[in-house]
Amino acid sequence: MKNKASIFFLAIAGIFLLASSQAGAEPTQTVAEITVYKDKSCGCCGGWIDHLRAEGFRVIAKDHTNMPEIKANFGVSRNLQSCHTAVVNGYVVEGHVPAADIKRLLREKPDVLGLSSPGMPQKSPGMQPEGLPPKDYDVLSFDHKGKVELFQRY
Ligand SMILES: [Cu+2]
Repeated sequence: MKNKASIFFLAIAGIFLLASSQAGAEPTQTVAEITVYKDKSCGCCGGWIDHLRAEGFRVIAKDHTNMPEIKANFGVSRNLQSCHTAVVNGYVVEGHVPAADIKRLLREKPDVLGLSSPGMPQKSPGMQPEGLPPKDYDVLSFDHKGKVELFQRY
């Protein structure tokens, strides 16, 4: 009887293992899940979301009517602000930051609040056709004390 029970248990455990390995197959191809807050009339925000998806991010886009409030809540000071505000693995990403920099952020895990590309850089993902290299602007890191540093120069 005891043997039968353990065989039954092993079979159940096997089914769960199989199910979880199949469920885990998709996230290995996904870089990370990122939530993007934006105004619904923002076109370049959609362009940036397309860029993130092309680069392997799973994007949850949320339209919000009060973006200044979102930015204030996430600690994005006025001088760092752009259009959309995103959150990925606890980090804040403000504006047209290239996916490559977000991947580096997630890899290096610096002690910062997040990254920002202030304003609307013309040669940035979402602002120019997808696939063109980012050019002529900076990606900054910032922390909760207001310290801002250069993260990447394009
Ligand atoms: Cu924009």
